[in-house]
Amino acid sequence: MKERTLSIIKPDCVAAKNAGKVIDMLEKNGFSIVAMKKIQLTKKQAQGFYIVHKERPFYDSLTTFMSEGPIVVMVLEKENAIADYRELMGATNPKDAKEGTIRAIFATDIERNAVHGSDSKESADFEIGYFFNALEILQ
Ligand code: 3AN
Repeated sequence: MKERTLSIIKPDCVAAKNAGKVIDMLEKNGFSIVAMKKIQLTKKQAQGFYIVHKERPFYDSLTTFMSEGPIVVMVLEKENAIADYRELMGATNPKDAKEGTIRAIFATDIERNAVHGSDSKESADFEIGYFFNALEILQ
């Protein structure tokens, strides 16, 4: 069954002008782009997006980073999209990311790690709804 996931090209990757290369990797790996936009989050909007991490020590630094510059947000669709996109992203810490994954190629460190992807169906539903309304993802 086709599944949807939320992808973010983070501020580090957009600033480095690697967004196009990431999108090319997504398409080459079978993901369809259902919806896409480039926006800059406020700190408050970044805090809302990462609300599940609010007790973590890196929450403040993460949300400052995620609001420092523009991001590209996409809804991706594919069979098994959530797990397959996480595989393509690579491990959270680029030092542990397998060769050829997005983070192995483009990430700087565990925080400035180039991309985000939903980690479950529940997260995907919340995250897609955080950025896109029903009409924007109707296909
Ligand atoms: P992932 O993005 O691989 O699902 P999460 O959900 O554990 O990883 O973490 C969300 C984001 O928080 C990561 N993408 C990364 O930017 C940041 N992060 C995670 N762990 C750390 C850490 N130990 N130190 C700093 N930032 C972190």
